[in-house]
Amino acid sequence: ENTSELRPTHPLAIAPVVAPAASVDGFAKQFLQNLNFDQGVTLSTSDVNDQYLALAYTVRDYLMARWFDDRAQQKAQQNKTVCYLSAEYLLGRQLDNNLLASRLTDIATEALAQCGIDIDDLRQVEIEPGLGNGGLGRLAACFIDSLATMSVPTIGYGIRYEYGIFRQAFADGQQIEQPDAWLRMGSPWDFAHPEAAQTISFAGTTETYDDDGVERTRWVPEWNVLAVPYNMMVPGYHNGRVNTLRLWRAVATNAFDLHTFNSGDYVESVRAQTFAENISKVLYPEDSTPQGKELRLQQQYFFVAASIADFIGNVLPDDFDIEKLPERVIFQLNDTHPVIGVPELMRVLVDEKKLEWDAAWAITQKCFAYTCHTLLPEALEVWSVDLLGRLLPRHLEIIYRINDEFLLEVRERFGDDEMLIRNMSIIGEHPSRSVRMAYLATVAGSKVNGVAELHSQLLRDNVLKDFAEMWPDKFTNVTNGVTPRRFLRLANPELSDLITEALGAGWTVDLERLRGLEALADDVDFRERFAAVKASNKRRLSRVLEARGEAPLDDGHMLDVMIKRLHEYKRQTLKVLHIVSTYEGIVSGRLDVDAVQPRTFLFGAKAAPGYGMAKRIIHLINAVGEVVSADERVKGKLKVLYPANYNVTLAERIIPAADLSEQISLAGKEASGTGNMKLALNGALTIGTDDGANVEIRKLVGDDNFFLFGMSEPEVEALWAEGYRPADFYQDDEELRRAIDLIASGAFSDGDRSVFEPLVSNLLYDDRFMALADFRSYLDAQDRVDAAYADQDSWVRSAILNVARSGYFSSDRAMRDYLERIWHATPVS
Ligand code: TH1
Repeated sequence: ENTSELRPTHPLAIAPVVAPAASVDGFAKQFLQNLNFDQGVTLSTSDVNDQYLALAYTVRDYLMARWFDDRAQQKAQQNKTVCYLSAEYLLGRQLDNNLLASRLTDIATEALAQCGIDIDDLRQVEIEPGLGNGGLGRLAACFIDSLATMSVPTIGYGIRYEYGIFRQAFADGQQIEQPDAWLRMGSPWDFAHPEAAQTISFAGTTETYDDDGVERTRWVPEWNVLAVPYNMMVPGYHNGRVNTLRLWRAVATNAFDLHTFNSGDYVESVRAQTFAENISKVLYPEDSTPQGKELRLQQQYFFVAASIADFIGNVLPDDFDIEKLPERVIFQLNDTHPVIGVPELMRVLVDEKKLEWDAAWAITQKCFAYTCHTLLPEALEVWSVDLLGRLLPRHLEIIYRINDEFLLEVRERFGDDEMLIRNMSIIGEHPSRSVRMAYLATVAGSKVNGVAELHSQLLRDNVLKDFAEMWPDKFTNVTNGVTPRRFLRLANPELSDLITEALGAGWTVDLERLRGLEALADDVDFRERFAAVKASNKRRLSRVLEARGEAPLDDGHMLDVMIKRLHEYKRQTLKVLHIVSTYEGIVSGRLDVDAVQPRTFLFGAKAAPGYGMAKRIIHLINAVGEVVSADERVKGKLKVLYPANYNVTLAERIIPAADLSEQISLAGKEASGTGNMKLALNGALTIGTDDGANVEIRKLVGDDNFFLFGMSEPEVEALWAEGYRPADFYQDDEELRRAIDLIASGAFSDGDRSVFEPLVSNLLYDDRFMALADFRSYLDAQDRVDAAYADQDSWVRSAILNVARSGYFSSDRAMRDYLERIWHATPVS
């Protein structure tokens, strides 16, 4: 805003902002200018990082004018803004996505070539912002891409972690974690706005006071930090729209060290700054397993309070009537991580805006909706009342009052059923008093949704059963989706070209058009070309792996991939048992090695650093891989590859090359999965359980094009109820016994039986995720896979049908569902 008394007179100062010319000359000029005047180097003295940064600035420059417009429009419009509140955004590299969105790829490539630069060399330099753990964070990134592409006014709010998800390395087959210093080489895609910082308070006490005859409460905090926004552009695909991703960074306030830590000790006061700035220092590397740590609650409150204050104070016009808030915003809660926003909005409305409690509550309920992403009981976040009350005393009071009024409603509705009251209370009493964040979100939200049909059903039937009975209309499903821009158009250019040639270009924003490929599945020529693309993608992946110092892929191998976080419920162990069993079959002579279908098993997975069992499984995969890949008796038929540090960038290379997609979680445990969608969309066939979105994938692609195995969710429940004894399965299945015995014997640990003993005894005597119970069914399904792969014509046909029938899994469709069922917002023209 120009606040100066002077009025601008220069013609350039009053003209609208214009983008550089969208031509090779225009691009080259802007690039060189940025290299010279922003990077401070000449072309001949620049290195590849200078060039990358100048390129990024240039792409940014093209998007800038639209971004100004869209932000101005956001303020002026009457539309609802979707505020997506998420602790994680797993964005992946930005350069190619932004070039694609703004139609600059060819121009940039040519302009750089004329400067003597190969754009591919610059692509390699970008460090992806890994501000998420896995599916939940990647989903948020897909959603904001789709919302921009659909011209829905959206602000993604989150945290600008200084260190994202750790870099994984292996030492002797075991995971080691290294800090992800993604900002070290510069961060050209975001803009700091220190002038728009919010002050975020913590701790202290509450007090009542007389406000002109009305008794009110106020919070007297003890310390605070500044939340500084960093804006990133979120360009829509070919529609000129640019939305905003606003990530908050914690910076110490002066008041901070003065207030609490003023000891006259300079060193102490600098230490205090570090304490404040720790809040946005690092992403918690736990996926679906909350740790209940104080710093984590600080992070949550920090970004949510800043976001709410920003939206009300900066995005809405100054004279905005706060009672109309639900007309202008929906805060979508990405799992429970931002749920502390509920009492925060109440505090703002009641304590600051001085609304009556009931009016404030009516507004709050309309402004929030909650997406639940899990069913694992240990993943449902709870905060100890002690901790929450110490860090956010006013919020705890508000939560208590919300709960009191809610429980009155329960009594009115269901009578004085004390058991029910205890079960539904937002405050849990055992083992110690805690706030159940999922319940708070459910009570406060206008809608609660699961992320796949089965998951939403299980939420209604089990986890949130009583709530679903009380408010049946509150519950809905929105099946997850993935962005076709990044995961088909960018990741798989050759398949994209083939599709465009067959169907025209519209599929990128209307993925159901892929249906048109069905007719081509029986076309011999098309099948050949499709197969050639897959082969080419495998060669590309092979080069990528070699460049990372891994073994290349062998020709003629089926590429069998399992890429996802390492978690017991996902059952990487079941995959290992299949590999070990096949290997054991070969070395014992049970299987004729010459008849074995050559396969490369490719794993990509990080384990939470504190998750001991997951780390042991990583060790086992690497150990088995080393032995199996090197054993001459196997004659090169089985290879195991486990490239370290699986991330979005690597996923974009693996997925287009995959033949087989492993989606083998225990039924009822994987809420949705999204890798399953990306792989099907790129023509991999799925071997999977009836779990999460697998159910919908199978329904759409058809049983003939999907390898189903394993217990169904009700069968899982029944087996638990009857008492699951994994050792029985071990006793009754000779192949299973031999596979487990081989691991236990030390065959993969230089004869040392102790290395994998905890893993083996866990399988035999606990096996929470019933790998042994599903083993036989899994092996049978793998036999069907081998038989199917032997008939390449029919395999390729199935692969094409997988692509053709995966249009439903576009995140554009998911966004339409959210808009219709939850947000009641509309795109702007
Ligand atoms: C994942 C789910 O496990 C996965 O099934 C789903 O496809 C994905 O979310 C997107 O909906 C989850 N990730 C997390 C991460 C944390 C906490 C809970 C979940 S659920 C930190």
